[in-house]
Amino acid sequence: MNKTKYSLIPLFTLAMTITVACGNKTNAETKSANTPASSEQTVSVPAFNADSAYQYIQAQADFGPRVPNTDAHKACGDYLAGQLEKFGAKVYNQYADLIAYDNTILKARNIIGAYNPESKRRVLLCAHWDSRPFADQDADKKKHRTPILGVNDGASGVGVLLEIARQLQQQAPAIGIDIIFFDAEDYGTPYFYKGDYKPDTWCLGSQYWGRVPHVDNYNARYGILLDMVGGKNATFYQEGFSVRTAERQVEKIWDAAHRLGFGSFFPKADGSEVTDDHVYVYNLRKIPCVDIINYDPTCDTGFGDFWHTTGDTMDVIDKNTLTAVGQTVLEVIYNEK
Ligand code: AHN
Ligand code: ZN
Repeated sequence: MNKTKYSLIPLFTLAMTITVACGNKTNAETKSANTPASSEQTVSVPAFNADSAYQYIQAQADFGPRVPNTDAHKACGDYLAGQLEKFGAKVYNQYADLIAYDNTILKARNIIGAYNPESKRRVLLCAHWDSRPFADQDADKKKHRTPILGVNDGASGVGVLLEIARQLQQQAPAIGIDIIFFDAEDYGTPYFYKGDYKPDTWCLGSQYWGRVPHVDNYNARYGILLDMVGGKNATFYQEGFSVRTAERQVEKIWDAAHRLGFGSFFPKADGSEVTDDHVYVYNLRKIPCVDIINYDPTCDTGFGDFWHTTGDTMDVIDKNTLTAVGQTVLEVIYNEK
């Protein structure tokens, strides 16, 4: 265990205090506050800026629901690819016609930003960028066919990853990073569909990428999937499939969160198993992938009261949660050798 990591904790705390105290006025371009304390080899981890991440979430929400085959979806896809470009990534756009549960052809687009693409030592970070076409968990049944804004469910993970992309440009970690924004995660069969059953109707973008990765024989040490990472008082239990297939990485991530003081967001206890993009990253490419996903044991769906409702708006986002997740991911990837 590298003891120098611990010496950085007070510096992180200071950096985060400044970020919180400045509230919305904090400049999105704020530099990291931590410099190595001694001349020996120390790991410098940038300070995650939640105000910056929040802006990227707002920008996505401003397009409206990002449902495949809509103008808002197309415009948001262009925005996301443009942001990765602006933050210095090598950008790949994977366009594909994917067949939905009802045989609708979805004009889908996975958007990939590669950092240090030559390196063989890689970590994959991912989130889905589409939003669900149906508010089928809404208390008001009349809204069950209304598309959702998907601010927590979709935009939050992407917003955190865009802030990480901005940090990657300012200070490169030792390894290569790939950021993947998967499309068509949330177009799964709604309960009211009366047609024939089809398996695997969720996560269509990651299923496509798993079969046709953006570079031949793509590999990474492991992946981290961010899903619903912005809700107030979110709790990230250790999701069951991740524990089964990426146990070491789950431990590494939860240990990092606890070291940084985010233990209340990251209980070291099992959450239920979730069908999400990480399942296909593992099953199709054999890359262990950890899903950091809000799990609320006190509500029926497990994903919070606003999940798949018209209530999944900017109002549900809390910058403290964005910081807990974003800083934890930075801690993990900047400590990779
Ligand atoms: C299902 O509900 C099948 N999977 C949960 C994963 C999910 C949905 N993430 C966002 N929306
Ligand atoms: Zn969803």
